[in-house]
Amino acid sequence: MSVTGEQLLWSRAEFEDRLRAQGKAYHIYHPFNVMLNDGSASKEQIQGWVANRFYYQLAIPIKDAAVMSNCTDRAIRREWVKRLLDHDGCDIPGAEDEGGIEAWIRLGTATGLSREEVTNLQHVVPGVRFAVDAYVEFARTRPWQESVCASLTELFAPKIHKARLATWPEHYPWIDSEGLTYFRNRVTQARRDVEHGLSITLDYFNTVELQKRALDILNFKLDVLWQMNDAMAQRYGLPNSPAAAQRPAPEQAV
Ligand code: AHQ
Repeated sequence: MSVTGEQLLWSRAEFEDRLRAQGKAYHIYHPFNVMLNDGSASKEQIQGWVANRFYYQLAIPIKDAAVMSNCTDRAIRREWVKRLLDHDGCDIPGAEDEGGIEAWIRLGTATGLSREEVTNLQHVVPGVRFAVDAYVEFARTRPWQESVCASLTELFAPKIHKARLATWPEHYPWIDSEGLTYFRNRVTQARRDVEHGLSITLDYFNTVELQKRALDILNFKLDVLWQMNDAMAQRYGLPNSPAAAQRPAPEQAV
């Protein structure tokens, strides 16, 4: 939005639109993810993806604990702690939940991996480890509001979880349906996360410079997800695309 050449602050709605426009660079479009959902992945590629993504799943509650440790606002922490419990699970009477990390291990065993080879991280490739560690380090060292913004790649996550639920049973009938529980749970959890995270982001990033920073933060997190797929494609291959995939350039801030 500009008037007489002078760039003004984006309206709240336009800022949200610009964040959502970054979705064109989301890893749902990475050839490795396309391969997983179009049915052309081998059992080894599926197992490799599950085993490598486990490192990311393990990191999420660590990342969320880092966000909370940087956040002095009790009301925000009361909401943010739900993300941590979603993954670590809890045994609060009446709210017992094994958690997403256990559900992901069961996804692994449903693909034929042993619990041991998922949890001992033996399959995790350097590029995945490096990208995930960069995300955790970001959350530990940046203002908590920036980590909230980084989590907004989940704006696009319900679509990717629903795509798996819609395609994997048909393409990979050998994966027990119970193994897909994680994706079923994330559709609603991601929506709740995004509602909270988007509201904080639209409020906090309230100058032109901060709004540009928000787009750069989201682009960093899109890189994290894209790099994980690049590293898995390098290790497990792609059906017919030997060159490393080039991530689509997201909307430029200006
Ligand atoms: O399962 C995922 C998850 O719990 C989270 C938390 C959130 C964050 O805090 O960064 N991002 C995220 C994502 C999950 N699943 C990914 C997938 O493709 O299955 C997507 C990922 C994201 O969009 O950031």
